Amino acid sequence: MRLLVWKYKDMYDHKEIEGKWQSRWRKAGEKTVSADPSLPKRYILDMFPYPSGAGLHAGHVESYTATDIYARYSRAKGFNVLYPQGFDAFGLPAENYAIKTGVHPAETTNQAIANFTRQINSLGFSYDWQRTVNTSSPEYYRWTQWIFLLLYKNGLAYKKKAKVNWCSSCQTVLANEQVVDGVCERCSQLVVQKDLEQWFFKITDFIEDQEFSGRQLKGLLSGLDNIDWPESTKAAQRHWIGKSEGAEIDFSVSGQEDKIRVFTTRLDTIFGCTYLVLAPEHPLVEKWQTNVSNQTEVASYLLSTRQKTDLQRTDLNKDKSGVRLEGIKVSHPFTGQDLPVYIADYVLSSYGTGAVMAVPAHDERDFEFAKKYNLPIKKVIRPLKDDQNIEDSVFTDEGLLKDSEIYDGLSSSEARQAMIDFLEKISSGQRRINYRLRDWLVSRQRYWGAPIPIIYCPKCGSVPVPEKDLPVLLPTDVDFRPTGESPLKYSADFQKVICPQCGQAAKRESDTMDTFVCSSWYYLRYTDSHNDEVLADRTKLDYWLPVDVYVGGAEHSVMHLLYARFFTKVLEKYGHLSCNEPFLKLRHQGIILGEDGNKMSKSKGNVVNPDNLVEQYGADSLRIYEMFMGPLEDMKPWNSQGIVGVRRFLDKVALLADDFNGQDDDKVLILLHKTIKKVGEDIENFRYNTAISSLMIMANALYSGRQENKWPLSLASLENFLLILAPFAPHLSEEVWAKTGHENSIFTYSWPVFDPEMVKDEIIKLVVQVNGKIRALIDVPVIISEEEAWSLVENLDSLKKWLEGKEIMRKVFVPGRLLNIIVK
Ligand code: ANZ
Ligand code: ZN
Repeated sequence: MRLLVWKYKDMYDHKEIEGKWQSRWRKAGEKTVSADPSLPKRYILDMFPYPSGAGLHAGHVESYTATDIYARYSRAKGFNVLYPQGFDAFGLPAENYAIKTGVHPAETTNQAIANFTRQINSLGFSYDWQRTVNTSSPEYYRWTQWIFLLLYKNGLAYKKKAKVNWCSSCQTVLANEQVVDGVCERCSQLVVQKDLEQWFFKITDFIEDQEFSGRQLKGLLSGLDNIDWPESTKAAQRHWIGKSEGAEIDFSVSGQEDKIRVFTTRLDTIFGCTYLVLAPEHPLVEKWQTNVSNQTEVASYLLSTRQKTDLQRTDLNKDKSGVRLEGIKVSHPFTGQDLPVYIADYVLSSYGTGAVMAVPAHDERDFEFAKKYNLPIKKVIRPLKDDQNIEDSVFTDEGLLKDSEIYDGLSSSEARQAMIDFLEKISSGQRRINYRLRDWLVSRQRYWGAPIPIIYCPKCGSVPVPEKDLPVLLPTDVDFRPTGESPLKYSADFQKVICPQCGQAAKRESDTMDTFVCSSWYYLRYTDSHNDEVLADRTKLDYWLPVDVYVGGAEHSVMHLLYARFFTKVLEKYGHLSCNEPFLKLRHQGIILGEDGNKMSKSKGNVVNPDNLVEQYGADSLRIYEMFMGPLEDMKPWNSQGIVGVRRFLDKVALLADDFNGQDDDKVLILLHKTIKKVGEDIENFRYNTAISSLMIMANALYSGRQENKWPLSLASLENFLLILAPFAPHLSEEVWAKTGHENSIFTYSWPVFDPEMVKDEIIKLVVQVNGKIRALIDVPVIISEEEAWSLVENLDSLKKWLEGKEIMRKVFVPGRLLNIIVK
């Protein structure tokens, strides 16, 4: 009785079959994908990895498996699929390593790329390597520089002196996003502020919609409305952009011409304003420094705030400090009352007007500050509902006005309208929108990045490098050791340049670009990676873009995903692209935790190594295990028993290839058709974990038949099972496919079609209610969805008299039981 003593383990030799099929697939080459406009396309994309020395981690495997399943499925569904992979190769870690060891970053990067490629291939991902990109190669960064020039020529790249976040350990400028709780995201060194000439991209020009040469272009804000992204990611972008509608109001300074202009979103609280606060960098502070009677106190305060970053300054939990400008008084625009003026570093110079009207009763920061310096707190807003106890605390909600003269009793929003109308009339204020988003600081004083293609000529000033001279090559004769200045300054080769305009000796810009610039457009290059005349052929761009599905980590919700959208909009505006949003559908893979529930990290020793798992259990097991751990987007802990269970499932499948001959059993056949339907729908919706559990149920059904020594499926039916398993377990499916007598690869076959008769479910009577009263009963399949049910009910004659002329407020749907329509 061979079957009864059959052991799960070692039913197939994964090393042998995976190696064999990987090399055969490579030989056959990926199906070359052409930009044939008659074919329906799917562009499926992963966020490309930074090739770190540590190699592939469990999270990479998670997102790449998710896209590979989708790509293989889409090909089987008849789509022309673009599925590329590449490397985000510039960046600090390679450079820091070079500083420590003296090994050139290009060398470590190439080694890491080779290792990543080997690992990626060992998992059987079906990437089209023909199209790969490496952002640190001159063929690639030539076009990064070309985009820089496009921005420059259109006034969207500019240089200005700026207070920047400076990490003294990395010796470089950091973007705001790279400063976490006041310290450098990479090395945890305290970040300080420094004034430096820096390059910026004008991303703020693209926040709102704009009209350009007769075209209506969607901005970064409204563009979010029509893309299929996780709501939380859209919310993060909206928050980052931080649109805030308010007003700018003038307070006149007693005995002086000067006015202090403040920005407020809560003009309705103005009768509660008891003092003003200026940012320490406010121009009037410098002007008044000698007018105030407490000069030394002011001077020493100014000195102390210079050390802090914006993030430290605005942190709600940090103690608020400030100092009064003794002798300066302003007058309240409504009451004429004299108010004192303070400087405090919780007010930022870079936001609004750099000055605020402080309303301690209704703003938390002002409240804290007022308590600390014993300033009056005056309540002018009361809650809409009286039951809220607001005695000793700040009340920050909107409400009804009190103690505000003629505005008493108005709601907050009514009061804002009436007040701004009045102030506009007397020219003391105006409506105003502010944004939190700043222009993007893109220059870095580092070596391992794309050089900025600008030449400084003593006579002509800043001159862009002519396009024909691109790329500006990164020199190799440099000393990496950080000095606070760009290493490129000290390269003799690099600095030898003549002005393209007048031919005199000139100097090159020695800063390089933020690596986020390189990764803002790589998805365009994949459509035509080897083109050396243009960034990518226009017909190819038009065919493949936008990306249909993009998968990557939620940690990229703001920076990368916002910058990429910005680049797409710039290229569209200037006629290089026909789409306005780069990524139609976005999904995040969840973080995989260590077996102990902590974040995987070397120091905790809870990291899993994909190489070992592939070696021990096979690539198919690792792929399926990671997809079976839970919903793709969920955070989930590793469980080393889990992969063993998955391997057992695959061993059962391996058995299918043995002395095969069978006949369809009705029950098993129905299950098969339901599985085909379910797996297809689940893949479309990235519900891989439930797809896998139905595949497992199916395998069990086959296996129990087998134990009774009969085959419950015909070969034709078994083929269908293998076809739907193949995107998940490509190697094993291909092996069994071959063993059951097929000559061509399983990946040249179409996705099976289920028989609708076979998947029909039980019919039930759905109760249809209007405002909770039963008005109809209809026969429907038990699995009907709310939309399907509504489409049946909508035009039902017997419901007409209950629905006609009524407004439908909402619907309550209990699957398989009732639909209740709430009308008014
Ligand atoms: C008075 C007031 C009363 C305010 C109240 C709020 C609540 P958002 O929504 O982020 O735009 N503010 C203005 N400029 C500032 C600056 N440069 N630094 C720090 N704070 C600043 O925030 C706008 C509000 O933040 C403004 O409305 C102002 O305080 C403050 F009950 O004015 B408000
Ligand atoms: Zn010149």
